[in-house]
Parts: sequence; C-alpha cells; structure tokens
Amino acid sequence: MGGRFANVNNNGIVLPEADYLAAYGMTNDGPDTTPPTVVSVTRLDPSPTNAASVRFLVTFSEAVSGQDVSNFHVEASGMTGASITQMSNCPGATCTITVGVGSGSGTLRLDVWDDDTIKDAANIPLGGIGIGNGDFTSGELYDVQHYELYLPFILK
Ligand SMILES: [Ca+2]
Ligand SMILES: [Ca+2]
Repeated sequence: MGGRFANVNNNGIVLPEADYLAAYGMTNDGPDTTPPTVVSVTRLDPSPTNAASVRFLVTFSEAVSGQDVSNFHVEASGMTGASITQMSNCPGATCTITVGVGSGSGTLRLDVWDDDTIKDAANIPLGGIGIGNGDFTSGELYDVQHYELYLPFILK
C-alpha cells in the first residue's frame, strides 16, 4: 500500500497515507478482527485473608462491554456461601469483582464464563464466536482463613 491522498474534507491538502489515516482516526491495520480475551484474574486484596469480602481484578486484552454477573463464577474449595456481591468499573478493559467469602476456610478463585455476551467495540465476542471458548479458569487464589471461628470451641 502507499500513495498520497487528497480529500474534500481536508480542503484538498495532500497527505501521505499514514497521516491521512491518522487524520481520520484510523490505523493502517484495518478493522478490528481480533477477539477479546481474558488476560488475567488477579487479587486486589491481601492473601491469606480473614476478611468478609475480597476483590478480584479481571483484565481483558482490550476494552469490552456486556459483562454481567452470569459471566463470573466463584470457585470455592473448602468453603460454603461464597458469592459475587458487587461488580464495579465495568465495562472497560478491566472489571473489579467483589466476592463475599462465606464461611469456612479454604481457597477462592474467580472464573470467567464466556457466553458470547462480552464483546469488544467491533462487536466480536470474548474468545470469538462460540460459548466457552473465552473461558478463563486459572486466576489467582485467595487463601481464606477463618480460624477465629473455631477458637471458642478450642477454648472450651
Ligand atoms: Ca478486538
Ligand atoms: Ca466466545
């Protein structure tokens, strides 16, 4: 590709191609054809923890919209009652998910479940078209320790 361009919208000024594309808010790469993906799920709070709730940061490869609570799943091991209590700073390239940790001690992980409702600005769904191909299940764990719950029994 190459060449120089004149356009009625820039008063007939001749521009090199790259400048022309930049002037009209485009890039040389053409339209976005790359599906968004989940890059990481990381802890925003300390671990181990005995807090009643913890936050996860979900990072996408580009800005997306359409995240809803059904896209996120708390994988709890050794605990009961853990659930998502808040979503914040979505949509965008990140999303903060607050999880109520429930009771017991164990580990908590936040998974992303792809149902093609999360899409980038070009309307391409997470992982491409297809439910489940954008799943992310390998995020950071919280180590939840609620040993204080057992203390009264130990003291008896
Ligand atoms: Ca894209
Ligand atoms: Ca998908």
